[in-house]
Amino acid sequence: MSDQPTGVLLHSANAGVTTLTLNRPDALNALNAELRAELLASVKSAARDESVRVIVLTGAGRGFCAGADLRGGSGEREFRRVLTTEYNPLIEAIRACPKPVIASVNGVAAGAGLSLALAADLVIAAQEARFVPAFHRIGLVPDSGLTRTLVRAFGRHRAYEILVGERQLDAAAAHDAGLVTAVVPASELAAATVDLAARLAAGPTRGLALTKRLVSASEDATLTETLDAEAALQDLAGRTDDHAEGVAAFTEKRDPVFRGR
Ligand code: T3D
Repeated sequence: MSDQPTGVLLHSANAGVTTLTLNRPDALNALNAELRAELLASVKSAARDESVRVIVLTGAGRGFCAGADLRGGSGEREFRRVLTTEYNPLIEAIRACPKPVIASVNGVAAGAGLSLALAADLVIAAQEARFVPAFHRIGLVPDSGLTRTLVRAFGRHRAYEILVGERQLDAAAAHDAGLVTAVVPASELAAATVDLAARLAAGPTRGLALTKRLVSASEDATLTETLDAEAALQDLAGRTDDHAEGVAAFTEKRDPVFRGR
């Protein structure tokens, strides 16, 4: 296990699981330029690192992430440039990352912090966690992919209701909508996250990566495109050592030991 104990983003690594902890608790882990840059660099680096099999995103203190840091004032800001060069690449890096990305939502996720949480492949939340679009409260529109995520999960009418603050989204409602994998008491979140991450880290890493590619591709695909993509990627998965190990374990009536190759 290795740790980096200070800074706006904490890193820890254990048994194939890299945990990135947003660490600006006094601002509910709001995203300033430094944190945005570190998150993007760290997700990309973990995506490339063969020793990393799962990435966990979480927040220090009582919040997960309160979105853009608003303490810079309300002066004219370069929204489009910042979104296209910093936020959007982060969301796309999470989506493109071949490793499963888990958001462990320990408290409020607001604005782009909500978009960030829901960009993960699996979201596990504390019962007390709140999912707050927040953009409307300061006269902004949703960004960092939130519109797409909510419209797909809820349909346009309910998504709009949530985005304009007419419907609250607590952890239970997010779970009912299929956005959240599991809701646990806050005291159990860390252990539940470790268990989930450990199960995935012991999985057939390349098969999981190819499955993530298929799921992403099929969001916008026709049935024929999905069938073609499944056949092509099955060809890749079928040539991995983990597939051979899975079949051997089945035949020998034992648990498989996947090595991520
Ligand atoms: O330019 C760009 O970056 C473009 C991109 C935009 C994307 C966006 O994310 S826009 C949306 C930005 N986020 C928000 O509007 C959320 C603002 N925060 C809140 O609405 C509330 O804080 C929460 C609903 C998240 C939580 O409420 P609550 O009552 O639990 O906590 P609080 O008391 O409001 O906040 C606690 C502290 O965190 C407080 O500091 P203090 O007074 O104790 O020193 C508060 O100022 C600070 N804080 C909360 N959110 C932010 C923040 N500081 C900076 N930036 C924040 N976003």
